[in-house]
Amino acid sequence: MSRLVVVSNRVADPRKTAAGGLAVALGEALAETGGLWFGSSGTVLDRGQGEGKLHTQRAGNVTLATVDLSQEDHDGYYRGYANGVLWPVFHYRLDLADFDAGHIEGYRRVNRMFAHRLRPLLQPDDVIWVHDYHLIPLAAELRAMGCQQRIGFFLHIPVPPPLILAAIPAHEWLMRALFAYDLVGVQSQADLTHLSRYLLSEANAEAVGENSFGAFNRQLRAGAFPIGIDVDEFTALADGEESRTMLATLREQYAKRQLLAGVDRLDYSKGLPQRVRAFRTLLERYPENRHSATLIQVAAPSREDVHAYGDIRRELEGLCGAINGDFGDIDWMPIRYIHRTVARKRVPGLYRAARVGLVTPLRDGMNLVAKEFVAVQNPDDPGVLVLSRFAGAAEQLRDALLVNPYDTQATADAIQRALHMPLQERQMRHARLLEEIRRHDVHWWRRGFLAALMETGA
Ligand code: ADQ
Repeated sequence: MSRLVVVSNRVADPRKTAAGGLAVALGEALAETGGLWFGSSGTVLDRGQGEGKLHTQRAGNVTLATVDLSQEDHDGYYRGYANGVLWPVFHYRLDLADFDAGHIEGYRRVNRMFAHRLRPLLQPDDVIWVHDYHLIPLAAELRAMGCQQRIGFFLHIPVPPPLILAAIPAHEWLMRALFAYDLVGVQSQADLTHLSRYLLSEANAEAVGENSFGAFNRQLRAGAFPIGIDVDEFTALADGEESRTMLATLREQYAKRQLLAGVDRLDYSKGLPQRVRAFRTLLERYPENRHSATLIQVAAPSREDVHAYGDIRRELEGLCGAINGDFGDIDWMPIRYIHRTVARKRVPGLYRAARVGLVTPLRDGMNLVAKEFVAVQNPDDPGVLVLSRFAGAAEQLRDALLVNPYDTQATADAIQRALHMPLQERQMRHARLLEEIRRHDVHWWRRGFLAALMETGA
């Protein structure tokens, strides 16, 4: 069996709980073959202080190899291009993109440096799996150095329609780089449709079979591989002490209330202001929820050095403060807004205490919170998932209450329906959702992608 090499922007020790389900799943795949996981270390150094140095560490039979970045490289590659250009554009937000020409240089430079550091660690029959938008040109750099291995790429974020992609000044270069991969995986059928339309219309690729494209003397296969969660790992966390303590505390504090929960990174793609406005409309239109419905919104700090993230934080704080001021009472606050990361071991307790889970992004590759919420509900008395139709997860989770987060009134109506849904309907919807996330879990995703990669003709 070939050795697996995973490359991603950040590397996690798969044996640690904080790493999360994806790291656990990739860690398992790596452990099967005694693999290598390569990425940046997260350490940012002043120029000339040893940037580019490779660190290796063993985690069981897996080698973790990481590289430090200079401040300049971090600013161009990570903050400037990956999160200042690719993240907004791929989430349909051209208005938030900062196309400063200097950023793309940093992105190219770091991808080339990664390829140079990785190349000596590779063996001829390795299978290489590259993750996400930070590393689109990595395979092209490896190929330029003569690497012949099978290389697959998985994009965790959405693919926008071709004309949105075409607004990126160097889109031809960026998307041409995909042809250095043997397989490109995306999250949903919608993403796959957009990708194939781009390849045919903008890259002038030739269709050479279903989801196979020829251009630049190479052949590329594309496929939709919706990512899942490790259901057993997450339910085990729910049964753990920290989660049970969280659940007991919330049950006691909110014994006479109905809890709604939102857990997100504080990111403009997550639709947080729209969600809070819908909650306000709920309290206005359905006054019976006053003194009862309470929203706990956890928004973890994220990418705070990118300009657009400061704006969203101020907007959200203003909206939450206004609702608490206008509707709150001495003994009831409608919203508890928490600008912090909650320990992963405690998150399931919050989901389980909630009657309604609010997952309402404006655009999201998949959204694993939706699946985590379903995984830990009590099947006898489950909470209801209100899910944006613009999350990748909506293609699979048809039994959630699907909403358009831009439609504040309709979202408020759906929340009202969720809060008052009869037990039998809740049970039925939850059973179907649970079956879906179990069948298409993270192991299914990983096996499916790697099997498809092995079928390509490298
Ligand atoms: P993210 O945008 O980070 O991921 P998501 O899929 O929801 O979004 O994953 C977030 C993870 O972090 C979940 O496991 C969640 O429990 C945890 N988390 C989020 N906020 C938290 C908080 N405040 N405190 C504690 N934990 C928190 C990207 C794409 C998604 C895609 C994933 C995986 O943007 O669309 O689903 O990758 O491919």
